[in-house]
Amino acid sequence: MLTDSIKSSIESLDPLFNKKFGDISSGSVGCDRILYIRLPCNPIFPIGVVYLSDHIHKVAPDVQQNIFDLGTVPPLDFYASLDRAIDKFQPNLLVFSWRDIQIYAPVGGRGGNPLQNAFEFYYAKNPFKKLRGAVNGLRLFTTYYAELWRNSQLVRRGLDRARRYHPEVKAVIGGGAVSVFYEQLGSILPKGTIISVGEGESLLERLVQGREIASDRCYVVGETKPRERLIHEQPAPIEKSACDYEYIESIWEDFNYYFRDRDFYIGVQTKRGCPHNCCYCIYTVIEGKQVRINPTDEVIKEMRTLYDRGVRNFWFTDAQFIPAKKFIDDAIELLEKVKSSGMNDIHWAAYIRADNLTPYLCQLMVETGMSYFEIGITSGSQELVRKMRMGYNLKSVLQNCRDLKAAGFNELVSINYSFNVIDETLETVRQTIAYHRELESIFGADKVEPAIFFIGLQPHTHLEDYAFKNNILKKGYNPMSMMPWTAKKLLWNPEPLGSFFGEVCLEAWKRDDDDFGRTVMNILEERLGRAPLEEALAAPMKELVNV
Ligand code: B12
Ligand code: SF4
Repeated sequence: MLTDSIKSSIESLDPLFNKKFGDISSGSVGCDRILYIRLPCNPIFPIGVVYLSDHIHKVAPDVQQNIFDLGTVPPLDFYASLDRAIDKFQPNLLVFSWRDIQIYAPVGGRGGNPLQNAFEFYYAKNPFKKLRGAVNGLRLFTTYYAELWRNSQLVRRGLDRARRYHPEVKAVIGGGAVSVFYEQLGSILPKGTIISVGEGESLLERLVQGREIASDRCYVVGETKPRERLIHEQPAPIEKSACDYEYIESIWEDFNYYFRDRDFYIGVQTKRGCPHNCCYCIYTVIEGKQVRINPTDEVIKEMRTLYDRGVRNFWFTDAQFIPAKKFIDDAIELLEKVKSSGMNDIHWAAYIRADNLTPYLCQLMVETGMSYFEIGITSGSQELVRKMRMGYNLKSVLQNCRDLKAAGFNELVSINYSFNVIDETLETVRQTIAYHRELESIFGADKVEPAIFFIGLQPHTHLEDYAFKNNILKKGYNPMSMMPWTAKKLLWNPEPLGSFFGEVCLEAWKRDDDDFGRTVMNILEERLGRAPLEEALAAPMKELVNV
């Protein structure tokens, strides 16, 4: 009901909009005044627009640019501050960057704890709890659709305002959220908006140079349709050099926002791409399977410029910091240079595959200030890890964790588990418990935090294919839908074990919602016991044949 009315009001605006302003995508004159608008987001450093504007400055230094980050603006001021930014800069290209849409996570999100609300609604037996889940879920639901509506309105409003100065102004939109949901977003964005998938450097370059864009990873709302398998097309090979922060500072009025508070982790990208095939993951398609390493001297130079501005916390924003064994040497080279650079009071974090470590790399990681370690194994059962096509060897992960501990790592380790992805059984849960307890014995139970996720199903993944083949989802479903019956399938927790996990999680929130992950593990062990560790580490041969 609500989505329909939002959609129809958006659609009802469309003809009006297009009649008044005409087609915005035609014309081959290049754009030379670019305003980057990062759409509202929790305050995460907007590394995407920073890199894009840096790139354009390097290839087209005459182009005037400005950055406006709605992540730093209070919600009541979104529209007025956007108007002011446009009046002041008078752009002829609006670059909208949209970071995230999906908020299923076991943490307090923008609309409360989404996982808890959903599970209370779907699985609670107590009618009061179910009602609470429904009420909170409704709040989340409205927040979600209101955010989609608001962002589409911000694009319209921006275009409308900018046309006062440049009737031919274009809007282009990209970013993580757009890359995942590019097919669906076409229905809520104004006609003529260019929707971009993946990295935006080459598309923006074409736009400023007035070249054709049809061959890039994009399509134009109302004019062209996304090509079949657009998301699987390879990104343009671009060699990244150190971001020129002096320039960025000159085009971004609120540059200091993320530097004032020393808690922020500032993004630095060291490579793009991931060669793996994990069944639920779309990074590998967005960034492509080919790993492109940024020259280490350039990475160090970029870190140094940030360091000189007071930054001490860095997040290496790669899909994977060490994507495979053959990239271990690149990681070593980078960390050796960090070590010899004199930046010896920094902290850094990244997504790291814990199977790709060596004792020397572990030592470097500790020496250079790795402050947080996340192990994304998903399951402690080797059999399941293979079925999910993750390519992890759980035995090596344990050995590498021992090496990391021996190298002096004494910080928090977060272990990501997503139960019930494919073919989970009570036996594989028992194996996961055994594996988790072994990690606790390596790092110390107080240092190991199990993060219990349920996979949010994403389009263009193997898991989506699996859902089609097993009649869980039908082709043509809407992956952005939050309607309870669709959301239940997208928040992946299928039966026969779905209700069991639902009930265990509810019990964990009741017992201790401040220590949810550990409590889930304890309840599972109380109910199911623990398998011998060797069983967790072995994958039966018949499974290997099937995979
Ligand atoms: C690193 C990372 C994190 C780190 C960020 C650390 C930091 N301080 O920066 C951490 C762990 C904190 C994190 C958290 C979350 N993340 Co995250 N994260 C990523 C990851 C791996 C890389 C993002 C990144 O910075 N890349 C490097 C920069 C340079 O790339 P970029 O910003 O995407 O910009 C490029 C392109 O997108 C494009 N582009 C960007 N804007 C525009 C605009 C135009 C017009 C054009 C043409 C192009 C363009 O060009 C840029 C340069 O090439 C991506 C997955 C991925 N591989 O992209 C997920 C991703 C962005 N995260 C995602 C999500 C959902 C989250 C969370 C909300 C998860 C959760 N449920 O809690 C949280 C919370 C974030 C928040 N807002 O509060 C989703 C967002 C999409 C979605 N599903 O909704 C992604 C895409 C993962 C996924 N596949 O689902 N994340
Ligand atoms: S290793 Fe990480 S980034 Fe690569 S495909 Fe698997 S989950 Fe995705």
